[in-house]
Order: sequence, then structure tokens, then C-alpha cells
Amino acid sequence: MLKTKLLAAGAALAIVAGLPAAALAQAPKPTPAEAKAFADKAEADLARLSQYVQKAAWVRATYITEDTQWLEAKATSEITDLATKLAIEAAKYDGVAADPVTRRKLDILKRSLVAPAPQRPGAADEMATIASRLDSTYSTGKFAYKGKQITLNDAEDVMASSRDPAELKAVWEGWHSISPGMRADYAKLADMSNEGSRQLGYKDTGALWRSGYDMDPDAFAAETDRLWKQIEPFYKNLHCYVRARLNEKYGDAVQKRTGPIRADLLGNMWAQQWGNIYPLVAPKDEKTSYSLDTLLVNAGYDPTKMVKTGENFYVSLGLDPLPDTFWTRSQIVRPEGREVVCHASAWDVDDRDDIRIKMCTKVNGEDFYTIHHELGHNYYQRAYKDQPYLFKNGANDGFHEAIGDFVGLSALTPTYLNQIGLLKDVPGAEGDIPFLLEMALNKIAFMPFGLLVDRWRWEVFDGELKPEQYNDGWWKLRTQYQGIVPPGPRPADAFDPGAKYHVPGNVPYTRYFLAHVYQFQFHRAACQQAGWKGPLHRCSIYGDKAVGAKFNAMMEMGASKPWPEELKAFTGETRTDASAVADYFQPLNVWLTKQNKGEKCGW
Ligand code: X8Z
Ligand code: ZN
Repeated sequence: MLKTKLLAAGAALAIVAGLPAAALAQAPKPTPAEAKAFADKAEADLARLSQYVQKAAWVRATYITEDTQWLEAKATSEITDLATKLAIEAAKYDGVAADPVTRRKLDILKRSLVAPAPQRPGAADEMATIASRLDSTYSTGKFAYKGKQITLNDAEDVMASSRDPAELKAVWEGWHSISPGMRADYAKLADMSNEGSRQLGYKDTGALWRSGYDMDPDAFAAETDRLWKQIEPFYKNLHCYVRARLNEKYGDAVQKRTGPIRADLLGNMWAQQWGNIYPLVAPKDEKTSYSLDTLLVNAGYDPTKMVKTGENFYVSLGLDPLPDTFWTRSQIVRPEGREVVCHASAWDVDDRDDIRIKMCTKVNGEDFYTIHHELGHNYYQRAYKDQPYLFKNGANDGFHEAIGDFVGLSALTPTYLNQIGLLKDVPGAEGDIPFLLEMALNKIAFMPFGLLVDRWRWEVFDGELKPEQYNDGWWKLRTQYQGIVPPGPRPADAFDPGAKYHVPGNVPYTRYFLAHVYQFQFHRAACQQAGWKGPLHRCSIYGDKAVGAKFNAMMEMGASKPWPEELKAFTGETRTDASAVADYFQPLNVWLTKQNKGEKCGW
């Protein structure tokens, strides 16, 4: 996750009314010079408060107690109050012919809050307290299993490796038992943030979230539909293939050959990435695959060495090594004896040089990849550190999520793993399908999930789902998009969305869906620049300083320009386009279609 939840990524040209037209009409129209003076002062005020809020949030996230929750809530409430006032004031300059930089800053100010507070005494305080409590409830969640209290970390290990359907079901249900208590808090937070959003002139908080993409919010929703339509047939192909293998493994009583897949059989607590069940679905005659988990363990990697290896990739692109403070201030492993937020995130605490990651790293392939993801955030933050405060952000939030994933696409290639001494032999062309299948289990399988989390929240925010319907609404979307069902009936008080970090953490999720498209666009363009002629999935840009320089030039722009301009600067393209995904996976899609012959695909 990107550290600042307050300042959502994104850019200008956004919609958004401000105050009621009548109120505006009476006030004398401000001048462009006044608009600039306001934006500059607002920016300076927010920048001053930011470091204090980040430090409070860091301390709470790495040492959860009643006191640190209190401190974080106090700091968050202060900046929320300020940002809300500034957003309302910024709207007074709608229609003023401000210079382009000021105009962009004003637009960013208007939609900078993920959860705006209503303008009444105590509201920001109340919201910040609820938000901190929700996040902490998730992060400290434990449940009884085999006579022991276990954490999400432990539960995830079982989901990844167990092949016992009864055990998987028990652990899945156990983790989902931590969230029913969150429902009332979540409903209250959604309600209040809707009220705050309306006071800023948005229909609801969903509309506010959709406004960060340099286009009309409705047009943005339609964009995500268009992208999903590009990917859906491929997802259905993968779903069909995986379901057949699960049916062969577990039998009809556990997983039927038709219909949706049981959510706990896919190797991940949320069925969002399926790479952990690769051995169950590997092509029958395949001999070429290797397990990155095993390679890392056999080579004696520890978490710090994994992070050093990630840093080395960025350095090979010509970027600077991480600062010393990164190593002394980051949380790389789960500390003993205190509660922390284990969900991985990247921070820039002083909006300049104090970049850090916070993870509970395990020595496995998944975390090796996540390290590259998090460092992508840090390298982006470092690249745009000389931008004015309001532009210290991604071109949009999907860009922020895509940087490290783009690097990860190279860092997972067998060629690269061989170059750094992890993998002895690089498989020939016969290794392509196994490699692509494993990648698809993580990337293609993710896309419907990446889309539906916010589809659910959009429905919550626009009032279509009332608290009693939250859970049914969640499963309706899970089945519609992912083609999955829970392992058994859900209890009446279940609040399953709360068992996914970004819901109690209040982190918008469409960013990850977008990132899963952008990263392939970045990769295709980078490989082209590198003069790569082979199949896209075999391309690695490791060591390519020319590509690195061009990529960094895009990152340096931060949020200063509309995202299509920034995309163009690196890729020459101006649209989000899933054809790069199709290019990358093309051989696999052909192969899957062949394998699925005779199956009744879909659900
Ligand atoms: O939350 C994350 C990152 C931090 S921004 C670890 N991701 C999403 C998730 O875990 O659900 C990365 C992939 C999707
Ligand atoms: Zn991230």
C-alpha cells in the first residue's frame, strides 16, 4: 500500500461541483493571483502537518496499542479537518482562470481525501478513531486452531500449502470469524464519509474515488468495464482449466467439474492469486518448473538479503541505492512481543528521503515478489520528491501500484534468476507454458478480484447495499466476477469483506486492477526499447540503464501531469489497454483453449 491514505493519487481535469451555485454566485469572483496564493498556502500547510501524521501512523502500524491508536487518530483527525476545509475552499476557485499548475493543485485539493469528514465538531475525530480501530482489529485478528491462537500469517501458510479440504475450510472460516464485529464500525465510517463527500459536492464517496483519473467518474467506471471485457474470456479459460484439475484432485464431493470453484481451494485466503496451487494444476508432462520458494531457501536467503536483491534490480537500472535510514527504519520482519500491521506497505515519512517498507517477510517466492512491489512505491516516491507537495504522488494510484509489479515481471524471469545465481539452468521453450501458467495464476486470476472489491464498495456508498445486505452483496460479486463460492453457508452475522485488509484499512482497490494492466503496458514498451525480439514473457530489463532512465523520467513527473501524458512519455500510448496482457499471455491462452476442449466452461 502507498503510505498516504489521505492524499489519494490522481490528477486534474476532474468534474466536481463545489459549493451550491447560489452561494458562489453572491461572492465576488476571486482573481487568478488569489487562487495561486490560496493553493500555495494550502500546500504548505498540508506539507507541514504531513510528517507528523506519517510518524504517528508509522508508530501505530509497527506497535499497536490503545495509546498509539489514540495518537494516530488524533493526528489523522487534524489533517482530515484541515484537508476538508481546504477542499471546500478550493471549490470557490472553480471557474477562475488560474494558471495550469494552480488549477491542477486546486483540483487535487478537492479530491485529496479518501474519507472526508462531515463539517461538524467532533466528526473528524470520530471517523479517525473508527478507522484506526478497524485497521487494528484486522491486524491483531487471531482465531483458535488446533488448540492454539493463530494469526493471519499462520493461516495464510495453511491456505497456501494444505491440500486437506477440511483443514482449508476450517482455517478459511476461522479467519473470516474475525470480521463480524467490524460491520457496525464499517457502516458508520461509510455513512460519515458519504456525508463528508456530499458536502464537497460529490454524489457519494464512490464518486469521489472515481474522480481521480483525469476523466468523468462515470466514464472511468465504463473504462474499467471495457478493460474487464478485454480480459474476461481469458479469465474464464483459466478458471475452467483450474476447476477441472481441482475436480480431478478432490473429486465431485469437494469440487464439481461445473459451476463455481470453492474459494478455499485456490491457495490464497481471498482466492485472489492462485500461484500457490501451481503444483496441483501443472501440465501433466512438465519437467521444467522450479519452485522459487525452494530456490530461495536452498540458497540461504533471509528477508534482508531478499530486500537487498530487490534493491539491486533497481540499482541495475541506474537508480540510486536506498538510503541508510531505509535499513535502520524499515520493518522487514515481524517483530517479537508486539502487535503490528503485517500487511505490506511502503512509506515516505518526510515526503523526501525517509523512505521505508513495512513487511512481515517470509522467505518465499510470494514475498520476494512483494518486495519488488513495495520498492517500486519507494522508488516512485524518491523520483518525485522534488515536485511540489501536492504533486508528490502517482500519475494515478494505479501507476503507483504498477511500478514494482512491472519490475517484478523481469525479476521473475528464469533468465534473471539465473543471472543472480538462484537458478542453475534456464529452461528452453518447453518451459514457456509452465512459466506462463504460474504467472497467469497470479496475474489473470487477480483481475476480477481487483475489480470487484470496489464494485462492492461503490454499492455500499451509493446505498444499494444496506449493512444487512453487505455480505450477500459481497458474495454475489465474488460469484459473478470470480466464479467462486464460500466453502459452506455463511453465518447470518458474517462480514466477509472485513476479512480483506483494504476494507477495514479503507484503501481503494481499483488501483490494483489498473496496475495489472499498466504493468504489462510498461513491460511491453520497455522490452521494445531494449530491442527485445523474443516472446514478451521471457524479456528482462535487468541492467538496462537506458530503459531505467526513461522510466525514471516518467516517475519524476509524479502527479504533475494528467496520467495519459505520463503514460505516453514512457510507452507512446495514451490509453489503458489490456492488449499488452493478451500479448504477454498469448501462447498460454491458445494452450488453455486446447486443454479445455470438452469442458463446460463458465459457471
Ligand atoms: O496490498 C497490496 C500490496 C501493498 S500496496 C502488498 N497488494 C494487493 C493485495 O495484497 O491485496 C498487492 C496486490 C494486491
Ligand atoms: Zn502497493
